[in-house]
Amino acid sequence: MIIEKVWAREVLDSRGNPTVEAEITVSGHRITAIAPSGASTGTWEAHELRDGGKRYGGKGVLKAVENVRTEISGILTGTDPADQEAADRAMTELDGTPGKSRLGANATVAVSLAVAKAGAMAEGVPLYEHIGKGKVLPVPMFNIINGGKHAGGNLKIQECMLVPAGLPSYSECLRAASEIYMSLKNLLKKKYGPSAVNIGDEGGFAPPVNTVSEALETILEAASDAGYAPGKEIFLAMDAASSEFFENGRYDVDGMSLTAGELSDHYVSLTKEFPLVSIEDPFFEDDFETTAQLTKKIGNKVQIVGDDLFVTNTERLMRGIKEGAANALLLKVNQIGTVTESAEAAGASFENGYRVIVSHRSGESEDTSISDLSVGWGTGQIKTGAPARGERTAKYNRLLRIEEELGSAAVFPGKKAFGL
Ligand code: 2PG
Ligand code: MG
Repeated sequence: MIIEKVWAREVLDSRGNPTVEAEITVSGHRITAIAPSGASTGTWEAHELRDGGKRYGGKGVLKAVENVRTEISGILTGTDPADQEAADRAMTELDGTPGKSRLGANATVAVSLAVAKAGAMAEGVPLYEHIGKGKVLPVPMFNIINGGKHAGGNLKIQECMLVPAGLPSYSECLRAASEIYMSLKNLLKKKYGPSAVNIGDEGGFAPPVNTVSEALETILEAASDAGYAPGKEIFLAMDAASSEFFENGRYDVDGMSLTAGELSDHYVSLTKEFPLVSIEDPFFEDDFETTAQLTKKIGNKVQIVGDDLFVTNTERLMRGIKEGAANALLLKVNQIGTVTESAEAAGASFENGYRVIVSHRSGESEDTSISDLSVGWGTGQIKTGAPARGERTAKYNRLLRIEEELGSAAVFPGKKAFGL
């Protein structure tokens, strides 16, 4: 089978901003994929091409769309959709810049994901089977209290996540998350009033809490209210996204102004107080050194995740591995711009004993590719927001379908995903 046509259009993401949808025609079937978009983006991410000017406040993506319709279509039309590497390599070479700034990583990622789906269709298998051999239902990390750039309050830590790793299956994790989300809603209303249940970009609540301890405590209380056991069934994770509160060498967080060393101590005491299994981007995006020190200190029991630190870029990841900075990679396909380069970063992580978490962006869509990537690549972990709002539940619901389809062949790592 060959790619008959490559097309693209401008559609909206979950924040209401324009984004690129790619459309690939194979055997008369039109297959689409949509580029996600971050808010707390890392400096070293591949380039998201925006039009500027007045239209959509400068956020239009017509140039990226045009690049798909002309240049990218020119090199991919007539090729085999099952050859992901060839398609991704061709786009990367055609772009010719290190950060895909000419064509736009939003153009290449949409096309790359659409090629993956088209390849799966051509081979008559589900996407997860087309891209890898894994049959691993991931442990989900649910971002149920939103802070930082994803919400409008005082909480500087960006994401407070519920990790129901102690439950026996993926679907039981999802059920627990939904039940705890509802009990958290009641609890927040009681504690802070009705406006406390307004939500942030990823579907989690954005209550008027000032510190991460307050947020984590409330989540555990909600879990107990819903009948789940903290530390046994329910664990916690956080994404500090600390570049967002780093200025002039200090971190402005939890009502304090901290040096890197003091922030490190703060994390250590949080891990003593709460059943935390994962901390993402604890220090600003170029601080490999303090990240390595924290990893050395608590990395044997807490996963230290590089998101803005690694930006799904194998070169930056290899530097981290060499220096012992973090012990897990947050994998976002649009940070690097193609499925093949993301698979490379995942492979390098596994080879070096680093864990991998497939991740959504704060700006998302109905596209569910990342659910399949996490299963096929066997990453064992996924984070894709709260168990609410369509662009988030699309991913969680896709995983329910995969779980059903795989039946007894499905592997669910549970606590083992975190070395517990
Ligand atoms: C993150 C992400 C996703 P954004 O920092 O991990 O949760 O946020 O997409 O805004 O970069
Ligand atoms: Mg992050």
